[in-house]
Amino acid sequence: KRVEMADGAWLLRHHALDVSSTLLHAVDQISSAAPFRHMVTPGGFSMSVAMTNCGPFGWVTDRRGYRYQTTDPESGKPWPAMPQSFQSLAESAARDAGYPDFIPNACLINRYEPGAKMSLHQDKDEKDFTNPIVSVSLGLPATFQFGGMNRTDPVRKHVLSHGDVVVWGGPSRLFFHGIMPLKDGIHDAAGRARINLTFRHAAV
Ligand code: MD5
Ligand code: FE
Repeated sequence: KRVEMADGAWLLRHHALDVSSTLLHAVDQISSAAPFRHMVTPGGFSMSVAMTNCGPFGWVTDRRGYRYQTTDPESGKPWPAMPQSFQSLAESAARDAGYPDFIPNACLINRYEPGAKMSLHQDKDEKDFTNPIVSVSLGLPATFQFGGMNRTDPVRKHVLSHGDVVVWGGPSRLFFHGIMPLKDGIHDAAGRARINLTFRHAAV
């Protein structure tokens, strides 16, 4: 079933459940080539979420700013290829939410350990906001917060669980959002962590 969480944001509950172990296995392979790391924001803070990427473009941050790049700054090598299982899942979720033409060329992989959080922000580093963002939650549940176009708009909360997929299109593509500090726990398949796959079309 599809639930509209916000204007243009579709929650596809359990959409990734049957491929979740394939996805987690692929995350292990990707992170053995491009390890999870705590990137530094332009303001000089180390992020509590550990990140890596796969696909043609990867999102990075350092003292110079936020950007997409084709190579891993730690190794200088291209990011690991996007597995077919990732691509198929992202495209099928986008199709179910009304975006039959979505082709991701960037996958940011976020790893939250207990206490890790992501403060309220907008995703504005892409060139074309007509493309949706597809987000896949794996492992421990997290409380997602989303507001509106303005930082001060009221915030709503939603728990995202293992296998849930959200397609953020339309007006919600640019809504402020964040993740509350992860509660401690142990997940059968992912251990003491939440993994989020964020699929984007980064460059035109
Ligand atoms: C996460 N990651 O759960 C989220 C999933 C990020 C990030 O926010 O930037 O890495 S993507 C959630 C998202 C994307 C675009 C719009 C909205 C939410 N929204 O309108 O709420 O680790
Ligand atoms: Fe975001």
